[in-house]
Amino acid sequence: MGDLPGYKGASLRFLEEAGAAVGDVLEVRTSWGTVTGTLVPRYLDADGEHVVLKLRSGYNVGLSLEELVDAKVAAKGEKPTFSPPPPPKPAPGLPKVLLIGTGGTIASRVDYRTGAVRPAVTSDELYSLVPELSQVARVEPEIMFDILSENITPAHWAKLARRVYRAVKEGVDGVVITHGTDTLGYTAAGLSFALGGVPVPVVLVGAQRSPDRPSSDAPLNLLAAVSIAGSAKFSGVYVAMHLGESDDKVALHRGTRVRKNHTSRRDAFESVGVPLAAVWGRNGLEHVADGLPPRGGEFKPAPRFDGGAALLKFYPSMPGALVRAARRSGSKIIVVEGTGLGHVSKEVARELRLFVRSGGIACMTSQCGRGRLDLNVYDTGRDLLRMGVVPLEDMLAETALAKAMWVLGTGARGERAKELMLKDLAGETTTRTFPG
Ligand code: DAS
Repeated sequence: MGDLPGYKGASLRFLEEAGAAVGDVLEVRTSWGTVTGTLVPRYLDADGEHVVLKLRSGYNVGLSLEELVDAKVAAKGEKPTFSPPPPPKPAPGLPKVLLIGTGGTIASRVDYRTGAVRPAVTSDELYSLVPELSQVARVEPEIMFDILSENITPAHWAKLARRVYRAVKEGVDGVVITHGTDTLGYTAAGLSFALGGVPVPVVLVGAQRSPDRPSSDAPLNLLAAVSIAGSAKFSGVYVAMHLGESDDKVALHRGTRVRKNHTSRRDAFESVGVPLAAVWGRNGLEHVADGLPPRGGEFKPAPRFDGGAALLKFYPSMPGALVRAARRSGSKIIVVEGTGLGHVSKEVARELRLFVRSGGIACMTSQCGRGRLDLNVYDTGRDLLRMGVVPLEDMLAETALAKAMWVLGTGARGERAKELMLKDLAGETTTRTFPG
């Protein structure tokens, strides 16, 4: 990338004439005065018309070539590099937590090549970026994948479940999985089924802002996740993300009842239809819900998934052909996100009937996001019940999809598969609607 990464064309020639390199302090004369600052790199597809300096205030300023007269190097600088401080020595006698990295924003940084956020931070770096971790647990970092979570599949869920199983056998006190936020809810649901009865806390954690930005939520989320995984008295699969926009509390969500409900806010994640599992503050757990499973207990791992399930969100004028397409693509279970109490059009209902008749399993959820189904209120629902559609109460659609892939992974088919889809295994359906 040379000494002027990201610069090209006229801006590259301007800087080469000044003998400048990224990291140097430049005095740049412009048509309106002189600017002094440190030359910073540009991202790969930046234009060739600007020079960017970081001012003493910390702000970056982009200077257009039209206003530039000339530049001179006021002081040679260090090329900017990121070398994490050595991981801190953990205090003795602390619980042991396996910290698994899978990628996502929490393990990324802004990439000056593209200006985008890309996976870049190793688990070691994460650990050293948040030295407080050494006060709450002996952390064993391990990168399993390094991908943005939109690319995570049930095959990754199975690998994670098997690794957690081994870690439990190795005697860890808890497991933290750093993961992209976009599909965090799906993975948390999948692992909730694959790690039935897991005797320790397994806490998935992400970040809406990369760790190299001052407003990052990564450090607090990570500290909460490791602290809970190491010391909480309960077990099970959870998601830890900011509670509210301030930087002082983290919410713990049950793995089968959590959804990302905002594209960018740090408190994007919400527990749906159930109370929070717990709230963590800088002095540790502040509130824990009743009824969470205690540590210990009978661990029945079943870390297999079968991708032969589809999730179809019904929409007005949806062609029945999409149901046929799901069937042709090998779906043995179709989860429908229906409208209201669980409805679809007559055309889609006809195709679901053919799918069920051919041996497929059609399950219904609601795209309302909250509340529960009732297929007995309207004719549409009664017709769907008559044709054998399985109503999944108040189960989240994405949880239902993960559960369908896990049910198929157990080898269950037909009535046994329907039975498992209906049975509450990991808190995925509630017996009464919580006003939240
Ligand atoms: N692309 C997003 C993901 O990996 C980034 C993030 O929010 O973590 O889920």
